[in-house]
Amino acid sequence: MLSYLSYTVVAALLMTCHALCNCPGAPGRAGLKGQPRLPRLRDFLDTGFHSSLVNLKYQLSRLEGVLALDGKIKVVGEKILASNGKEVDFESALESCEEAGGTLATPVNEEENKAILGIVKQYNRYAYLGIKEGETSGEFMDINGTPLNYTKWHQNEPNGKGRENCVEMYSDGTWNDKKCNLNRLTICEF
Ligand SMILES: [Ca+2]
Repeated sequence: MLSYLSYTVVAALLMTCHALCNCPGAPGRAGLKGQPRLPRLRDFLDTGFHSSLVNLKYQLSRLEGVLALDGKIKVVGEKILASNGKEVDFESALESCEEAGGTLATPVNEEENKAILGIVKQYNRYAYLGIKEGETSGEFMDINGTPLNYTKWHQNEPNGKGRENCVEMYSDGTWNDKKCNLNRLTICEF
């Protein structure tokens, strides 16, 4: 009796699974001719996953709004900019950003430069950018060693001739090559 009951339960489960899964020949796959298509198990999962993603996106967008309103972050394109308000040397600033999962803010266009400038003005402090001088004097690149496509040098900068290997942003948004061991505002991008 017990074994018959077990068999019935297993058979019912298999039939249900067969109807919902993506098995070839299952009614749920293409639907029987002339009959409405039955939902598949994958559809249920996809719908649940999709609605979770939509909900997550909504929650993140609300959090971004709250943080931006409070002046904690600036959203520019795909980037989020933030500062911890600390003034430290270049290596320490970079380390703080990387520990938080980002890197030092590195503007790649005018819009990003303006967004970083907004934080420089907010704290009224010059900030190190994620830019360093390469092996060749006067050639600056980002943290990954990629040459710059966008620059915003202050007049007559860079003028360090190999002695100023880091780059700071002035409070007008222009750049100056500068020694790396000074205390400058930490601004990270994520
Ligand atoms: Ca300089």
